[in-house]
Amino acid sequence: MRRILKVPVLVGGAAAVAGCAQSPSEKPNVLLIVADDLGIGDVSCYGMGKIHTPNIDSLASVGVRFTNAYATSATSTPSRYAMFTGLYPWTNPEARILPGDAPLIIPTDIPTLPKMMQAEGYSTAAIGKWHLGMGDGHIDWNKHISPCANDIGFDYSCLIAATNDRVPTVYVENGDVLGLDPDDPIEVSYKENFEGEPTALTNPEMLRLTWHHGHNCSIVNGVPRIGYMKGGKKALWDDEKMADYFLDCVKGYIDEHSGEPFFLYYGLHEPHVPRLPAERFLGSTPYGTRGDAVVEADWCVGEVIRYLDRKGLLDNTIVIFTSDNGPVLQDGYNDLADSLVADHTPSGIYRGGKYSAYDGGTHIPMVVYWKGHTKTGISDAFLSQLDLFASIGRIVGGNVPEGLDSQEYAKSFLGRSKDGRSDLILEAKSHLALKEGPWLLIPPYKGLKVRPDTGTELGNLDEYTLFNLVDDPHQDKDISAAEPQKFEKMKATFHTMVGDYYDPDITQKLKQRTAPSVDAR
Ligand SMILES: [Ca+2]
Repeated sequence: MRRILKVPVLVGGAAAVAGCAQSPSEKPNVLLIVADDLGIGDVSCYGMGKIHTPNIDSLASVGVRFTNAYATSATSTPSRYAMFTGLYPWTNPEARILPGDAPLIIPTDIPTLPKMMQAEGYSTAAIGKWHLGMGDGHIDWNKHISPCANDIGFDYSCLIAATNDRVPTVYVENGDVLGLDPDDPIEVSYKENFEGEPTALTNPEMLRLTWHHGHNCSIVNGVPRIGYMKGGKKALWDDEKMADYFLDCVKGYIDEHSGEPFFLYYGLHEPHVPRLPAERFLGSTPYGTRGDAVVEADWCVGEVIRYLDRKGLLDNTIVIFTSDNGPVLQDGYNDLADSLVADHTPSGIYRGGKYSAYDGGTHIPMVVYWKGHTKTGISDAFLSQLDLFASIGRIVGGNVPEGLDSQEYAKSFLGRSKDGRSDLILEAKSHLALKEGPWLLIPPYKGLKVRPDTGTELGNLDEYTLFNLVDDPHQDKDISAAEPQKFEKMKATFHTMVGDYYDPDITQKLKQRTAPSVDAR
């Protein structure tokens, strides 16, 4: 079995990428904004859904809006792993949805996108949603956590360890829990509750938001979470203030680093569950708190762009806006997202969403703007977030390692070329598929056709199936018989690319390998 971590090697000299020779003072800032579970149909400039996102639309109106851009994966952890390492996440068996106490899954000794930026004189920061693990697997949340984001290339980090529905529900700054009272230490477990601590099962009267599936452990701020937590009362985050909190962090970071080039990853927590936007956004859509959370995320995008402009920094900042995976409505809480969705279509015209091997799992929104450098318009270049590493490297003259899965399409990300990938392996909970031009090949996988708790069509098909996404964006028609040559060629390409990472029974095997825990959803 070829299940070893790929370890790229740095090659000497800038000639490896033929990047521009820029002194640090001339280099553009890079702002990478990544929303959480935001669908392509959630962004109004794509013209597919009903929610209004004026700030992202405004960015797209002066930048490039990509219609054929992909995350590598249909869930957060592998998607972000690929973005920061330039590696296919399915080559690392740990790059799967992580519990909140999981160890850091990016090895500290491999090249990363932020490390490359550091080497080019950039100040680097990660603010917001993380979900790539922290520590070595035995975290004492009351002490400095090592390794953390700072050990894979970020000079500064202020993060939630995993997601807003998982414990610990605290902010972690540079590896230390913020606001921790040493007399009220934090304990976290993903196996069992702490004696005497209320849970959603024992104390449902404490809940202001009830759970649908999976979220029935510790109660924090009246919201049931995944995982058990005790203590740390003064350090707990306020869900409704999370967007403002991270936005303030972003603005503070920009203030402190306005005199030097910076690479800033801003991980929005919306519209991941629990959807608890600030009160001023409640009712801003008829689609419930999920819709309101999308509006809050859009407002945050506008705020940071306006702030860069006020500071005189926007003209020299590459702004990249995207989402880590496709959307989901019912994802564990009774927040009415599914019953209120009405005529809004988060996945747009595509089938599936978060967790799905259908196109809607990974076909994400992406907008890029760099004043004077992006060619304004709409691009159907076939690009992946996986390619940001090599492409940003090209733009800033960075030392891009050999051996990455990341491919360089700097001109395409700036809207100046339609060149793009010839192929991309997509991943949905360890299930792999191949996209090649307009074609999507989904190989057979065992497992449920529809995930019963979320209602997601998972794309678990009985036979190799071929779709043409241009003619049939909703993937209703298997054309493998009509296109036998293409079909056979793509099957061969798929197996050449993934080798024995393809296992039609992988879901069952992963279940057997993983000890039962509260993170089994
Ligand atoms: Ca996500």
